Amino acid sequence: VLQLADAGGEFRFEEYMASKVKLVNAALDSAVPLRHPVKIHEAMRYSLMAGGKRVRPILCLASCELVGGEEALALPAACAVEMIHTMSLIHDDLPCMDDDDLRRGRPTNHKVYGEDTAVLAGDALLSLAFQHVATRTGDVAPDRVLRAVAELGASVGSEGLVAGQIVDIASEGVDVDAAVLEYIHVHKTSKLLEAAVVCGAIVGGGGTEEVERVRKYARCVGLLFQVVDDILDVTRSTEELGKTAGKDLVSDKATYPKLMGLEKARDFAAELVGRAKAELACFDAERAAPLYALARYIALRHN
Ligand code: GRG
Repeated sequence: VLQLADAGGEFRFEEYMASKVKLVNAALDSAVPLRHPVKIHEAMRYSLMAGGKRVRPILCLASCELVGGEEALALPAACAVEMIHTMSLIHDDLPCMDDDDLRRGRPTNHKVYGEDTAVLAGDALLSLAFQHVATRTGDVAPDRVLRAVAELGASVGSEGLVAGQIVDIASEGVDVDAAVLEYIHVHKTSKLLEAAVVCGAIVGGGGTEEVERVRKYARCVGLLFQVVDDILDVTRSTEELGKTAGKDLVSDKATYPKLMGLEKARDFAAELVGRAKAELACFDAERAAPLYALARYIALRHN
């Protein structure tokens, strides 16, 4: 329970998350029915319904409600963001990328369906994401839907996720500096989180200033997400190995703990929560509570 000093109330975060996860899962389930050709829809559903944390869609819904919109307005955009996220994971796991066998505790998509189908499942989820926002967003002015589609497109392509991935691939085995590390994370992680939050505010009816304010919040949260991921990589492998240094302090991969040390990385994460919170200060405290709590959740998460 998060105490809401300014609002004189409290916010029940776990209940909030559980109800939003349920809503998002049901919407995703009906957005991708098991229809002909069965194999591709099965492969799409295998990864989409595999039980991710649903942080991005929930950020999208919370941002819509922050600016006074009904959550239903943002549900198609929220689903689209999770479809894009899932497709990026499917492609990231492929043998030509990270070559991973496990994702979300289960065999990766290509391990189950083969590489050819996994590539197509990713492609199909990506195009469905845009189709879904364009055709299912109800009661929102067309120019707002168009702006949301443009935000999503920018977050995915060669100035978004793809840019982060290509620079990440090029940095393998190379000593990268803080600027390159930040570039990779901003593009691989923050851009889609930013699109989720910004799209929520756009379809929720937010004004220009509100949209730009939540964009700044999202940038802090995106970076925070990655710093925490890096810290978890170190602490998890430290626990597993019973050693004083985790694998990412000694591997080739550039991480924040490797670059600045574990303690400074933790301080940086705390600073980012503070910055994210400050961006929400101009909004009604009760409406801002979910986004504030989500920033804290991302900072304190264990997986
Ligand atoms: C987008 C066209 C297109 C291609 C993909 C492979 C690739 C280009 C980009 C890689 C993107 C990637 C895998 C980024 C990592 C993002 C990240 C932090 C994933 C973990 O997110 P969580 O913790 O996972 O939210 P869950 O499982 O909870 O959803």
